[in-house]
Amino acid sequence: MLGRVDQRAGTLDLEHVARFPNGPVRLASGLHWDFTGLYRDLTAGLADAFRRETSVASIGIDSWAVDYGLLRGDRLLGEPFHYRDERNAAAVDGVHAIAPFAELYRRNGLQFLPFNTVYQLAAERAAPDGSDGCLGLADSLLLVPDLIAFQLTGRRVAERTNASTTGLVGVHTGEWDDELIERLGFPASVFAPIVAPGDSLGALRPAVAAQLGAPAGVEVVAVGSHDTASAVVAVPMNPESAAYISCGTWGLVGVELEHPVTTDAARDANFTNEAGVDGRVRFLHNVMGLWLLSESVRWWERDGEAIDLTQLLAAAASVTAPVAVFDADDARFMAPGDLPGRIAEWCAEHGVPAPQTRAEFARSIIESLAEAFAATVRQASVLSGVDVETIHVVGGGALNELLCRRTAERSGLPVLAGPVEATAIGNVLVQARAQGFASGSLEDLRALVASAFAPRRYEPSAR
Ligand code: LRH
Repeated sequence: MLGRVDQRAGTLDLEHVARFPNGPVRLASGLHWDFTGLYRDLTAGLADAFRRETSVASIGIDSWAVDYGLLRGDRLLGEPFHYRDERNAAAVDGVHAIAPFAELYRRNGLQFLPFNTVYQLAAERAAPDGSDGCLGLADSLLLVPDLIAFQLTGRRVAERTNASTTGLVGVHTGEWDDELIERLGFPASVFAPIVAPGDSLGALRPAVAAQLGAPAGVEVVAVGSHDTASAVVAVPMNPESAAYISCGTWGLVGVELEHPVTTDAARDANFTNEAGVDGRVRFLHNVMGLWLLSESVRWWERDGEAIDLTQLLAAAASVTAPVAVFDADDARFMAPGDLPGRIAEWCAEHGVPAPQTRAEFARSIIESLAEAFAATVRQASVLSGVDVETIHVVGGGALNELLCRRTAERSGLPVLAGPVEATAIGNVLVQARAQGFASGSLEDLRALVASAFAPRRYEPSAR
């Protein structure tokens, strides 16, 4: 994405340059990302951006959280594991035997997700081939956006918002929890120095600059490199009275706070305190998200049939009979595969009639997500004390009219949908502020978002 920002003139726009698939690859060692392919495609996108716009000032990088690459010197030790790989489940008990979950929560403030980096690293060490995975060989560990920044600049850093999803950063300090790292037996020296959104990571490596035809002076700037952190920057909300749902593969549902909430109630509700931009706290819970729909579609398409998503959602909207509302948070929906089969299995176990047609499955997924979104907003409000009057939906889910309407109806609160490209907008705004094209607090940046991308409103009573 190319972003153009001029806060004084009140302009903020995005130009879409390149989009490419980024799917998992199953290798003998498990489910991985094709990092090499990802890097090839994103550098081609950057070169294209530099051809279109010769005065690019900086580059900001964000991606999904928790996953990492291991390096020895400059060399990547294999393709990064995908967080949906099955290896993590077996490692959880071992970690909790050393640091019980209640203690972890006090230290790192994170909800339990079996793929948090802390469990992945424990799994890495217990690789089934008897090796310690690559951890013993590595001299640095970089989360995906940091790994991209390293390829581009040669600098090894850990951007704080994403580092906060590892489980190894103190919720109150924002720094690596060295004591925990040592107790868990991870090599402390692999963790890179923490930087904050807005910090400069310096110039491109000369070879990269030449390869991409980069304009002179372009630099890489740390942004909220956790995609959800960047998305929250671009939610045009008043955090004192609003909740947000950053809805794509996941539905990240919560509120923005000044201070973490690590009470027993927050822990029991499995709410996370992830680091936000400008020291804010993203107090939220991961709901399964549109993955339920996209993975079902992928299953139906496995023999080559192409499904039109718009038509499927239109058919889902016209289903009139009541459909099953299942627990969208059930861990069985995490792994890739036959999601419709697992939904039917959940229904059978709970004595609920399972959807029959694809339209009914799609409707059942939307209803279950809307119900989980509404319930999670209520929980976020109770746990944090924020009196939620409005729900903002950003990300791809903001385009899903049925989902937004049903979330408004099931929550009894107005839903403000958009911007769809919140992650890219939040990324660009933090760069723009670092470059002096914008200034002020997140509220000032959000005012610009609200005027450039007016949200679409869904009333709770609308039919
Ligand atoms: C969304 C996301 C989410 C994480 C998950 C791994 O893309 O970053 O915030 O929990 O991916």
